Amino acid sequence: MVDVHAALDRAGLRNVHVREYVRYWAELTGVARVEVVSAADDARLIAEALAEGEIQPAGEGRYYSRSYAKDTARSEERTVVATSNPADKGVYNNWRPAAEMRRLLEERMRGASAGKTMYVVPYLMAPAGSPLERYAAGVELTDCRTVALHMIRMARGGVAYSEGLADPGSFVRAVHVTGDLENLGQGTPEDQRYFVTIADERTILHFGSSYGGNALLGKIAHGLRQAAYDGWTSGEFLAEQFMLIGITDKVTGRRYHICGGFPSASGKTNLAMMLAPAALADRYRVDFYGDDIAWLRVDPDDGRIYAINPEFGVFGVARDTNEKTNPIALASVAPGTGTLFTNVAYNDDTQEVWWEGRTPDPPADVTGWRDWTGKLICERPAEEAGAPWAHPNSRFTTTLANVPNIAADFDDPKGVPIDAIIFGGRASDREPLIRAIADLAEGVYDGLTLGAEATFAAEGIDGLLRYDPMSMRPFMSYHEAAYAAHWLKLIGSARSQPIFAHVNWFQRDPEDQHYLWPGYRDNLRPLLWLLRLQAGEVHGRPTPVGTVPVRGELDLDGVAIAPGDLETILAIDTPRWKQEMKYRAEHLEQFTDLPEQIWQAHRRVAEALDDAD
Ligand code: GTP
Ligand code: SPV
Ligand code: MN
Repeated sequence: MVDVHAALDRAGLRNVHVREYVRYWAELTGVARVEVVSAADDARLIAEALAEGEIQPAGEGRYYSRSYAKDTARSEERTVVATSNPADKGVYNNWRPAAEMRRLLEERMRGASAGKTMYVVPYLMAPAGSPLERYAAGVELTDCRTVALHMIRMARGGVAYSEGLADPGSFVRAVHVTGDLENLGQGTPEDQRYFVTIADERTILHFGSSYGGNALLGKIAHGLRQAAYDGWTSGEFLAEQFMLIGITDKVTGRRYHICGGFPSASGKTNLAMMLAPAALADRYRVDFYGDDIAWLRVDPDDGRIYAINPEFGVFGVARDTNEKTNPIALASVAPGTGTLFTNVAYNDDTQEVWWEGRTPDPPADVTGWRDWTGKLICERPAEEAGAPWAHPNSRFTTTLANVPNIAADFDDPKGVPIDAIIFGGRASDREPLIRAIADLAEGVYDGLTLGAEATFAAEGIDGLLRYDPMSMRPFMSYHEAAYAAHWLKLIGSARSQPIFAHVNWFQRDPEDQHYLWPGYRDNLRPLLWLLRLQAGEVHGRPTPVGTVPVRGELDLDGVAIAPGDLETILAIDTPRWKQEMKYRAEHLEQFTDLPEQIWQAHRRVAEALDDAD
């Protein structure tokens, strides 16, 4: 039997609660070895993974791996939130009884890591010293070395975090067992996978994947699902799938902070890494704080909302990342950064990587190139000639320190004060470029009715319109009515209120499908308008669904946009909106006991649309 205690002694891990937890799961899963790891072990783990062929070199100090072909995205159907209180059941959280799920997962995991090494990764999902630190500590156990390599890029890690706990028994227990990927029936009625957060026991049990959020448990399982539950039960904070940026006006010296949610694969990483467009670069600078998760609390001293990014790295979508769309992302994954690429195309001979949109066309000389499944491009049958080389949910993993525009104070435990909260998503029509909302209930209502076209970040259909409240649909851990009430109460308790806005970079021309707005760096322009609106420097045009910019108020210096396209993205299509209101009512009716303020906001918007005729 594996000598767990000797391994923990060697690592200086003395917290008896952590020791007992590791012992329990090491015995249950049947691992052959236990090893405590942190970023200090990176070079050795990389060398071992290279030697075993788990990863391949991708140029100097960069690496490449393929996941199992049926394991390339989160599975929402197989994700469960369990507690002992049936009242926690919501519409989206796939609630199940805790005792039943624990039994089931223990059954799946028993002996499932036989012969493998269990990597023990103590981590902290917050800057050290954060007022939310007690919700941030966790220990992931994983039987997959590449998952450990991802975790030590994505989260602050080390034994110090599990040794220094104020309450030594209070840490998130996050167990990851890969399982026999080739025999799990992914996507069939016999699907064996289970991704369970037992929220009221602060225990995460994920079985049957080694990809992304299914396996890096600090990220969404802890950072979003568990943290949202903890934030609600404690009443102390919100945990949201939000990006977080700083905007500095170099002329006035003022600094602003904006956070906001767009559904998966809808532009958070790109917005957070945004460079000011050339024409505005002398005046404005954008700083990166976070691209996927923010925790929000109200500071008792000044009564403002403060946000932190609990993560320590970026797990970004590769597709369409290039010098023009996102030079910061390319610099963040440059040679020497230790970046891990997953499921992009790879060249055996040159160790290069490529993905759709990296360059306008794929490499002309296909020698050595393999697609994300490992098949040689030159051997593709004719009928597969047009298939993408990279998986649409292929990603890069890099640490925050590699991001050139990382904010100087990104590690400040207090976080940064929030001026504006934005919601957005992929909507090919109806949603204008930006509409601002000053009222709290209408802002929360807007978040709850966020509708976007589905993306490849989750298994399922691409492009289908679906509601994704606050972009938290896949990560919701308690019922939606309580979630809405918690938002109203927490944000409402702040002495200075943020301005809300809904943004959309994705309107398309119905004829030729081109994007009406150039997007990417130019997305700074509507955000600057929002900050000016908040400061009373511009006034916009009131509409039933919020305030939209009038043409002259948007700084469009250097933007290539056809006048007709601009008109469309600043217009409100009242008939389309009225139609939408019916769907919104049906959507909100699913959530029993939704706060009356939300319904009032809905009725105000509906009546204003009726009056607009
Ligand atoms: P998750 O990591 O899944 O939560 O995604 P995300 O919200 O961080 O999305 P990300 O920024 O990675 O963008 C997803 C895709 O949308 C990428 O292929 C981007 O190139 C594309 N995208 C991002 N911003 C824009 C934009 O302003 N315009 C257009 N047309 N595409 C964009
Ligand atoms: C998302 O899908 O929203 C992600 C990637 O950020 S994953 O970590 O896989 O959830
Ligand atoms: Mn995400």
